Amino acid sequence: MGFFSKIKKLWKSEKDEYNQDSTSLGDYSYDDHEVEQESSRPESERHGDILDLEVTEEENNKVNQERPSTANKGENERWQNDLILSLQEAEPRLSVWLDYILQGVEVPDQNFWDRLNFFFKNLEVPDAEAHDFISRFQKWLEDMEYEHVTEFRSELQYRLALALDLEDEEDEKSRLFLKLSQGLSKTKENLSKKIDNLLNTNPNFDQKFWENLEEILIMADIGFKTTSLLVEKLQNKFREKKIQSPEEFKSLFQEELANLFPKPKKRIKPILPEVILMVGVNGVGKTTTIAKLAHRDQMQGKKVLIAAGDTFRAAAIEQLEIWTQRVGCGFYAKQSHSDPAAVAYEALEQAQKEQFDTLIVDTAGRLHTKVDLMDELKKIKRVLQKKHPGAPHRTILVVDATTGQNAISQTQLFNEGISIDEIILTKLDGTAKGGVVLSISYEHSLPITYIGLGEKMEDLRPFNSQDFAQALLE
Ligand SMILES: Nc1nc2c(ncn2[C@@H]2O[C@H](COP(=O)(O)OP(=O)(O)O)[C@@H](O)[C@H]2O)c(=O)[nH]1
Ligand SMILES: [Mg+2]
Repeated sequence: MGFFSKIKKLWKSEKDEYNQDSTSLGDYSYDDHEVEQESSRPESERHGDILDLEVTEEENNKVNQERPSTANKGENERWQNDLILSLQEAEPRLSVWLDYILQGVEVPDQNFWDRLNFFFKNLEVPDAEAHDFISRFQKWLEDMEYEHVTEFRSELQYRLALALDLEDEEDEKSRLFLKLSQGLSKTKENLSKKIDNLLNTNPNFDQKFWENLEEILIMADIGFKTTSLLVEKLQNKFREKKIQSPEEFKSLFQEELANLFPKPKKRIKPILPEVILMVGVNGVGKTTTIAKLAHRDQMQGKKVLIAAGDTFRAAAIEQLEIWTQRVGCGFYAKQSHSDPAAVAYEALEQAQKEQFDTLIVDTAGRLHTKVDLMDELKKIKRVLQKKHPGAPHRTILVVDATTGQNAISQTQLFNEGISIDEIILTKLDGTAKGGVVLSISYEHSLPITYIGLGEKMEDLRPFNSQDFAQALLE
């Protein structure tokens, strides 16, 4: 959907329509023209409109008269009126709105789908998109065998945030920050607790303090080289800024930690389809991450095709297929032991022909030798490039944070072999040594674009160095 960043002002448009013409809140016929008109109004007129909207009894009656007639019309009208009033009075925040949408809903029954549908109608979501969202979510609930709101609420909110383009809203940001903070809890335990302890026991910032700090950082897998540089920078800034208190030190530390990450490069919008080549050794979470990435793209209205380039094992193809069915995206595969370059080439052909926005190519993580593996990946790159200049637009290395220093040697191997554009670091939730993020990114000058904080779809989070440093040290 994507274009619903205008979400906050939509209730207001209903109010205007009351005043200007006979269109009502419950009227199911919207057209794009009205949306256009509304969006052309200045921001100042639109902001904060939801709170001051009052619906008079007369207007409510009008709403009721204009609703489509159903068997239990009266009952429908009641909940629809209640819901719309609650939403209008609520803070313009997704989590608060979701509370109202889910009020009285325990299981995904007809009432739940009606309420979700009604919410979409009132946001002027085109029917086809609302239908697509709902049928995908329905299928996902069936696949996952989720039966209770508590099991799927979080995923629903994640999907809505992506679909309505609300990920950058404050409300979502704080929810996601909490997730990050929880995901990093083991590393926090290991790193920030020890630093707090050091600041308590050694508040004079003497030689011993810096030596101990270095030790703590190395133990958190920040790596010797990165640790030395970080400590040196800290010492310089420490003198420069005449730091005296533990609080000042912690905020300096947070700032310097964030600054060590290379800035993400600006990417030129590719000619579609954008081709992503996923590489990494077995078991790091490549397949799961592909599914999570595809899910994000699909929710944002893109059409995604996944190619089963790990032809080494039949089970890998099957596992990927199951994921693509869950995500509801396209899937291209040949039988096991086919040439992965041929799979990639043919999948790209299909993606071009059928106008996919994104093609993600899975690859094998293990061959007989490292040379075999790199040769195979190089060949895949060559054929993609030949068919679609610029492809693969992104070669992403997936690494498992729990493998610590091993993750660093894998980064080196792949980067030397086939040149990596970005890193996705998985399983940060399962390690106390999350500091490895910093050394991988710094020592290879590669941006981390996403991190994995768990096995669920929403556990793949875009990486932001400031948030990471803050979550780690707060
Ligand atoms: N806790 C946790 N588990 C993950 C994460 N990402 C992947 N996994 C799990 O890691 C295992 C291996 O993943 P898979 O995608 O099959 O790895 P592949 O061999 O690289 O394709 C699976 O059980 C995933 O659920 C993550 O961020 N956190
Ligand atoms: Mg795999």
